[in-house]
Amino acid sequence: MRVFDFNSAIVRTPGKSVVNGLRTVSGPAPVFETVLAEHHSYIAALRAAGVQVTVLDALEEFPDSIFVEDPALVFSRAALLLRPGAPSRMAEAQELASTLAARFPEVLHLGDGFADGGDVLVTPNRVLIGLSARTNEAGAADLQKLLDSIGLASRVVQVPRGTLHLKSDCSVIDEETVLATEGLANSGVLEGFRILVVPEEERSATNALRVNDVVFIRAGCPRTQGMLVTHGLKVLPLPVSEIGKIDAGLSCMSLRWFDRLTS
Ligand code: CIR
Repeated sequence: MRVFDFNSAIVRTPGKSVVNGLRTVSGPAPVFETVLAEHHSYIAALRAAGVQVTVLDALEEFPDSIFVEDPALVFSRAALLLRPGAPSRMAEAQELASTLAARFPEVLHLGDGFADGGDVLVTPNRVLIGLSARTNEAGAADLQKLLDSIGLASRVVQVPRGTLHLKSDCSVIDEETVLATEGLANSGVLEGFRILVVPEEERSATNALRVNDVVFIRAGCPRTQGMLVTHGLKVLPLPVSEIGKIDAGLSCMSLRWFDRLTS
């Protein structure tokens, strides 16, 4: 099975508080109704790609809880509850606990430090864990132990300064290839992969999401879209301009896995 073969996903409906989500740059807040519409398109795209989607209720007390990828990691054999590095997001992991317990044979818990799922890139031969403002060395080291316990090799890498998460700057698009910003491509972190470099003016397209045979990318990024099509991939542009205002992209809105009991 490939690392982007999924038949199951969990998403969380945005609450009205999503307009107060964390962001690193000032500017207009996202419009709630448009965030909701973007979320609906995303769910429809997952379903059209063959994924069974569980939609959790909104949590108004956690503005960023729509980004379920950060407080947890999921694999066919186990789920891992993380310790998000932003204080306002820490308790989001607990909010996912019962949902994960009902769906996975085993739920492991990060015990030390901080780690966000956005800093975790699952590649065919190892998991890359990015050190960032959200993921620290203690969290990365504990995460490596948990991954090792379920048979997954990992490597800790440095996220470029000023980048929120490792996956803000890269995504796996096939078994040998990653899409990456020029900065990350030149850093050596992605050694061993074929790298498609995203043009600087479209850098927000770097957080793409391969789901089965289609790659979701941010709408309005024609050069990146063309590059992926030329590479032989089926591409689906999705609107994310409002969630982009709170530093988010496509991978962060779902937890995805291949449930062997579902197929
Ligand atoms: C945050 O700063 O935590 C949210 N506003 C955005 C999280 C995006 N997560 C991700 O890319 N994995």
